[in-house]
Amino acid sequence: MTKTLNVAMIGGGFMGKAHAMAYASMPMFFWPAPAIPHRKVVVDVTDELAEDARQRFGFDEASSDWRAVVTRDDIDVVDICTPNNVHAEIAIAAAKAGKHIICEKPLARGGEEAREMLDAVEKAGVIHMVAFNYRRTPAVALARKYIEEGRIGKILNFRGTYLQDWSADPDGPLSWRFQKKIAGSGAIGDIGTHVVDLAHYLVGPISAVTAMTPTYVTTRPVQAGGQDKLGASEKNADAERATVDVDDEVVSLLKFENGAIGSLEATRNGYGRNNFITFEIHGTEGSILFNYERRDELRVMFNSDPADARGFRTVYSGPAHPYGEGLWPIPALGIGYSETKIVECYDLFKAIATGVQPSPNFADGYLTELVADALIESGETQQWVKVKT
Ligand code: NAI
Ligand code: SOE
Repeated sequence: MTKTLNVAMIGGGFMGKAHAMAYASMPMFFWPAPAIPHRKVVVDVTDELAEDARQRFGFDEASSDWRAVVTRDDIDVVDICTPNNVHAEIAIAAAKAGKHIICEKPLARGGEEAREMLDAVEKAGVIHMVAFNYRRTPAVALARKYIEEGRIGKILNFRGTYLQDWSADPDGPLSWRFQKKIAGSGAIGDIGTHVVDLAHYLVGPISAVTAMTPTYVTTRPVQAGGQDKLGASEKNADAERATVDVDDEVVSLLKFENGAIGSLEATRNGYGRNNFITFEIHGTEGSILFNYERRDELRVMFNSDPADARGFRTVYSGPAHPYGEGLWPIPALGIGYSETKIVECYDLFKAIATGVQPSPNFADGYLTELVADALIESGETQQWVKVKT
């Protein structure tokens, strides 16, 4: 009989919603499931918020004390969906208690904190995953398959972007994402790390960077705690303003260990852009192009294509492609954000069932943090910075 594993989810905001949906849906897609997630306890900062999340997300219990929850004998998996400042503390306590862990991205507020988390999970011998879900978009996994099969030859160049506009309005509140002590950095850690994860997944480790990291909106109206509602936040232009101490944008050149070169751009102030995650990869035998806003599609051009049919063409992800066995039976039926989280959940529970670490795990999350550190340092010094692995 398929085993059931009890999940304690810490944080009932945006990611709480996405993860709770994935726990409920994963066995409906991937059946027989490697193990069945049971939504046991949800934790938030107050009893009221936790109880609200319990009712909404279908957990058995609610709590406002994550320390008591992560050591409980009846908890198998700890899921960290809080802002970045408490990822390390919760993960280290959960590892010490022998729990398997999934932690939202970015793993930490920098390399030093991420290293402590990695040491803790390795010492405890638990399964660990960092929730960079975009690499689990089937079309992205298909790009990786083509690259592994040598279909575009040796990679020469990677161009990655993550462009949004929810923070372009200067009267948007000073949520936790604009505070260094909570977030660690701005666009770099929040969305630039997604691009770094994709670059690592598709090309290989980044070895050096040079970056510009401006802050355009230097003060914002103070928000009295609470969830970050992103663009949907209530605006209060008359509220007292305080300093934004993180970057709004990063524009960077990259060198990879394998000799490839590339670029990365991330901003949350790019009017008209929503979740514009793109990459274009050029190889010696072809090119691959992806745009998350059209995430059923992978655009490819192979040098071996006949002379009279050259140019980018579209492959629609479906049953013949990665994760196709569990998702929808017809290509282009529609992959959404939820599907990326369902696949992530499947890979986590498969890892727990088999004892084989998933990817990206805390070691991958740590490497990504080292790149983020290098981007921040380069933004300050305006020099090329080697990634300190
Ligand atoms: P949010 O602001 O919507 O929700 C965070 C929740 O955590 C709130 O309910 C808050 O009260 C709770 N919380 C804060 N401190 C806590 C503590 N000490 N104990 C228990 N609960 C606590 O934030 P959101 O957007 O859900 O982000 C959470 C994490 O997920 C962040 O690390 C963020 O970077 C990541 N994220 C990842 C995404 C992805 O696509 N993989 C998308 C959005 C966020
Ligand atoms: C805001 O920029 C945000 O919610 C990020 O925190 C997530 O990581 C991204 O997936 C969606 O946008």
